[in-house]
Amino acid sequence: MCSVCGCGSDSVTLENGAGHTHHHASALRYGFRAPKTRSPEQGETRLVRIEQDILARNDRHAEANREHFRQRGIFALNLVSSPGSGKTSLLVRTIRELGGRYPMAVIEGDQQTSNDAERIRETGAPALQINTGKGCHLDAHMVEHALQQLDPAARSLLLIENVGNLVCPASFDLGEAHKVVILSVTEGEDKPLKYPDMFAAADVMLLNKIDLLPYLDFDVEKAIDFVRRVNPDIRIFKISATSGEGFSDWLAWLASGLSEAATAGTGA
Ligand SMILES: Nc1nc2c(ncn2[C@@H]2O[C@H](COP(=O)(O)OP(=O)(O)OP(=O)(O)O)[C@@H](O)[C@H]2O)c(=O)[nH]1
Ligand SMILES: [Mg+2]
Repeated sequence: MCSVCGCGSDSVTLENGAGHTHHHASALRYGFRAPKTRSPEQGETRLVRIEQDILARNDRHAEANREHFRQRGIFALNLVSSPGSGKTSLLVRTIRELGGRYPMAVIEGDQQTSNDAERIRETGAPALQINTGKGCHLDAHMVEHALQQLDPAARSLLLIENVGNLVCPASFDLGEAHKVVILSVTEGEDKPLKYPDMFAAADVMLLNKIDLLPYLDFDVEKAIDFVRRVNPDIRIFKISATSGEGFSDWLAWLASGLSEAATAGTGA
């Protein structure tokens, strides 16, 4: 059990549903055990200590991932949002629009199913699915295992789609260059105020599904005002994964990040 957010994630053991470790599976599966109940003697102090230990351990793995990316000049992004905001659709369109100009790889995080990894593989890009079971976020150790299997190319774009959830993934550094938060216009303008940690942790916000604006009451300026209250420096792209509107600026930002990562990489 993860004490940071109380989810059923177990960041230590890599196992399939039967409890065996698999190093060459097509999907990594975690956290399928029954949740443990908290014993009454576990006081607040102990919980805080466990939480700090989990985050400290996560940070060590995140640093290892970051070093892996730095050495190989990999530009890694952690895409976070509520379920259904369009993460996979955005990734599919991004991969197709970049059209093989850069090597790309995707790590997909969902509690269950390999649907999203299959959608990515249809583009021709390599993708590895991580199933978190009862866990509500990816952690850096899971990503470290995924990197061993996926082995993204040097100077590639690595896109990590986190579990759909606007709360828990905010606390877990995966070693990425940037968290990219997606807010879709069907979710309402107030999400940055209701879930501030996620919007504060992100460097970029993709305001997605703007093709639907003519049919909704969504106030774009209000949403931007709300997110800037939480994170004044956040970079915002208004975008539609369906129509492709706004993609040129997003792709230009990706190209500049890729170029910076490649220059900084040691070429190992
Ligand atoms: N109109 C419109 N629909 C979109 C857009 N982007 C995604 N969708 C739709 O939104 C739904 C969810 O899209 P996904 O890409 O599966 O969303 P997701 O964030 O990956 O979902 P989870 O992985 O389940 O969290 C699908 O029906 C998409 O077709 C968009 O820009 N415009
Ligand atoms: Mg998805």
